[in-house]
Amino acid sequence: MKLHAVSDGPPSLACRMVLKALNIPFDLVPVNFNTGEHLTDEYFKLNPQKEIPVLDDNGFLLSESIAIMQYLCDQYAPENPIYPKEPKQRALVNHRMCFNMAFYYNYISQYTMAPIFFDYPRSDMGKKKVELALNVFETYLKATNTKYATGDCITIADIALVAGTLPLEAIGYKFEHYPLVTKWYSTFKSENPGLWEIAQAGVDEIAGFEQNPASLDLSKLNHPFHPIKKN
Ligand SMILES: N[C@@H](CCC(=O)N[C@@H](CS)C(=O)NCC(=O)O)C(=O)O
Repeated sequence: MKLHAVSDGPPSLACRMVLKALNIPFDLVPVNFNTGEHLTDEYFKLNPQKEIPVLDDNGFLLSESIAIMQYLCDQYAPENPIYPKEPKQRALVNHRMCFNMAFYYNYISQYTMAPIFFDYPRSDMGKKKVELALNVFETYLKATNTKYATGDCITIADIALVAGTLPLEAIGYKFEHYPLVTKWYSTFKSENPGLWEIAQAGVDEIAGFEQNPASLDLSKLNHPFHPIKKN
């Protein structure tokens, strides 16, 4: 099995954490985002969306990190509570993963990642959206009143949400005023050091780019729609 992944991409990091949590051996195939490797005709054959990650399970190609994480659990660990089977529990896990991708990480990445890699400035409106995302997640944690996002055990929703949250840490964005999100994030770190190790490498790399965006070589990145940063 191969995972085509970008070393600092939260969706890639989430899939890697799930592979590790399930002890699935795989080959990590690094994709160089900064030189536009994902924009090549070769990569198009793996994923016409030209997005990273892509799982290649012996010729079975799958993109979209949520689908990848769900597939890994269903195929290789169907009894593992990391992706519960009971319909309502599973629905909550699925909900939080969709929430992360469509809302929470969507707003966080627009504010944190896009200005690092592309020419999108950080704006007050972007910050308001991050605060809204955090506020909604805080509300969900208050509603469930659980240690993890959907219960007292870790699930793939926590992994997705931790990957979605980590860019905030990388750019030094404080979110202590959301005590339940803060507690959940530190619980994940302390109780899952083997998974957090993967996430920490992503934090460090994003933090490096935040400090030193000039080190990027975007000149070759002929992106179809993102405004390219002129460093
Ligand atoms: N919904 C996709 C999103 C993946 C994604 O956005 N990946 C980023 C890298 S972190 C990417 O490939 N972006 C392509 C681009 O912006 O051109 C997933 O969950 O896998």
